[in-house]
This record gives sequence, C-alpha cells and structure tokens, in this order.
Amino acid sequence: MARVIFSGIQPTGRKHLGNYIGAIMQYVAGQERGEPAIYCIVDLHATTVAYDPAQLRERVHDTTAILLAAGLEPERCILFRQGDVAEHSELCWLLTSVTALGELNRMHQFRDKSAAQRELVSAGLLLYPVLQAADVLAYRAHEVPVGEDQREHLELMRNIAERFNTRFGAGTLVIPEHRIPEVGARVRDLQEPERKMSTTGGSEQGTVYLLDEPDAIRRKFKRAVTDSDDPPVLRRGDDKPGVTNLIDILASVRVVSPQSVEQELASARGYGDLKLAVGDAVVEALAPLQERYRALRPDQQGLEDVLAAGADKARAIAAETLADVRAAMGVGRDRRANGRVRGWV
Ligand code: AQP
Repeated sequence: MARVIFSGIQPTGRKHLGNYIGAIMQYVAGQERGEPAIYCIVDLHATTVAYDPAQLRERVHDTTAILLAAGLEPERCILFRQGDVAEHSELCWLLTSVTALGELNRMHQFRDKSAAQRELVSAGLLLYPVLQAADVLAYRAHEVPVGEDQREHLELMRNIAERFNTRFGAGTLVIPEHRIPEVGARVRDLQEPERKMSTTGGSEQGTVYLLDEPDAIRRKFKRAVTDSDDPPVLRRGDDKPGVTNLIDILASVRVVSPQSVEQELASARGYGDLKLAVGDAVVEALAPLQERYRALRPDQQGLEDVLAAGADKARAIAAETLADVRAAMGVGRDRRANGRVRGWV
C-alpha cells in the first residue's frame, strides 16, 4: 500500500541541530519511501506568536534553501508553503467541531508558549495543534516524521481524526502514525542538557545552528556541559544527560548506532575526546549543506518557483480531501461529481 509521508516545519533562518537530526534527516530519507513525501513550511503557524510580517517571507526562503541544501529534491517530494494552499485553513476550521477545548488547554506547548507571550496570547496559539492536524489530515498521510516534542500533538491529531470518522463517516480521514527516530528524537541543549535544543527556549551557546561557522560549532561542543563523574564514564544513561546527548549526536550524524560510538570511545582519555570527535563530525556533516545553502539562497525566484510548483501539487491532493470532508459534514455545495472534484466557484 502507498505510504503518504507528511511533515511541517516552521520558517526560521536559524534551524538547529535538533531540527536537523529529529526531522530534516528523516525528511530526506522519506523521499525514498513516500508515495508521495510531502513537506510544508508552516508560515500560518508562525503567525500565532509575535512576528515581523516583513521578515516572514525571508524566513520561508531561508528554510526552503536549508531543506533543499539538506537533500530534498523537488522531483522526488512535494515541498511547499502552507499559506499557498488555502485548504489547510478551511480544514482547520472544520476540524474544530470535533476538537475539545479542554484538550487544547492541556497541551504542553500551548502552556509553555502562552506563558512566554508578553502582550497577547492569541487564539491561534491555542488552535495551533488543530491547524497541524489539518496539515497532515488534508493529505491522508500515514506517517509523520517529527521529533519527540511533537508526540503530544500527534496523539491529539489521531483523536481528532478518529472522532471525525466516528461522527461523520468511517474512513473519511486516515489516522496518521508518528515516526520518531530511535536516536536523536530529543537533541538536548549543550549548556542545559535537561532541556531540548530549541529555537526560542534555549541558550545561544547550547544551540548549534546549521549555518554556524565550523569554529563556532567546535567551540560550542568543546564547552558542552557533561558531568562530574571521576574518572569520566563514557556511556549513555538517564543519569548522564549531557554525555548521552553527545554520544547520540555523534551516532546520528555518522549514521551509526550509539553502542558502536560507546565501543569506539572505550579507550578515550576523558570527555574532551568525545567533545572533539562530535564537534568534528558535526562540522563534517554540515559542510556540504552549508556550501549548497550559500549557492541556493540568493536565488529568491528559484526558491519561489520550487514552492509554487509544490503548492500546485499539494492543492490538487488537499482539494480532494476537502471535498469529501465538506460532503461528509454537509457544509456548502457538494463539489463532487462522479467521485471527482469540480472547480471551485
Ligand atoms: N531538540 C530537538 N530534538 C529533536 N527534534 C527536534 N525538533 C525540534 N527541536 C528538536 C523537531 O524539528 C521539527 C521542526 O520543528 P519546528 O517546526 O517546531 O521548528 P522550530 O520552531 O525551529 O523548532 P523548535 O526549536 O522546536 O522551536 P521552539 O522550541 O522554539 O518551539 C519538528 O519535527 C520537531 O519535533
């Protein structure tokens, strides 16, 4: 059976190693399997917190160039901007009818982000996971590659889809499954390893950005917080978040198992060797991405062309789902004729 893969990513110019290992590496691998693999830059989600409208399109271009530089190929996947496909917003509204307010209030991300807002906690921030559900469900995706931090939203999305099917018609929506990597699902801040590496919540020194200079990357790893075990113990464990994080990052960028990294480091003199090895490996892994990014980013028209072509393909799929959802809910004129979607009038 064809496996549709879908994932969304926020538009920022500062994607970090957590985004790369938790999500972007999986996106690239998903191109092999997805039928199709669909990736969306979620500019509508970006409007749920304070932002600068003049910068939003720039950030979308930054992220598009990063994804292409990381290995997404427009011929092998569908890459587009959420705001170019109106079906996402419409489906979000329709799905609110099967979403409980209490569930949205309980989401950890809503609680954290609403506490961080200085002026306005927007209703959009509360509805964020419903729009996310609409993103995925519009494509009847089976698989959603994400990091560990999105587990709760994925569960909610499944509840929404199940409730919709029970209320309005079995089989209308596909119940998606998350795909969280076994290693690297939660890359931690290098300075505060009890927290995840994050765009908004982390420390500058603890966050490795994909476009950081090689020296800066090595320096951040050199200063990474480990622990005070004496003698140093180079193994993973819940009691050793800093060391575990470094081993997991090294394993992820080399695409080997953490056990093989532990074996390799068995004769190391201390944490310094681990920090050097992981710094070098990350610099090496990111070098081709950085080079391609520098070539791609100035061509704004080329990036827009990729997004526009992706949006056309995405819209064609989402429109079919929307027609079925509207029909099942009895909303608007029935746009289906002989099972096919008629033009929007
Ligand atoms: N630390 C992480 N480890 C593993 N995966 C992670 N992801 C995010 N942080 C980690 C995964 O990256 C994908 C894109 O996330 P996003 O669209 O939320 O982008 P962002 O805003 O740049 O990511 P942050 O850092 O998570 O933002 P904050 O913390 O500021 O809200 C997702 O699949 C996510 O799981």
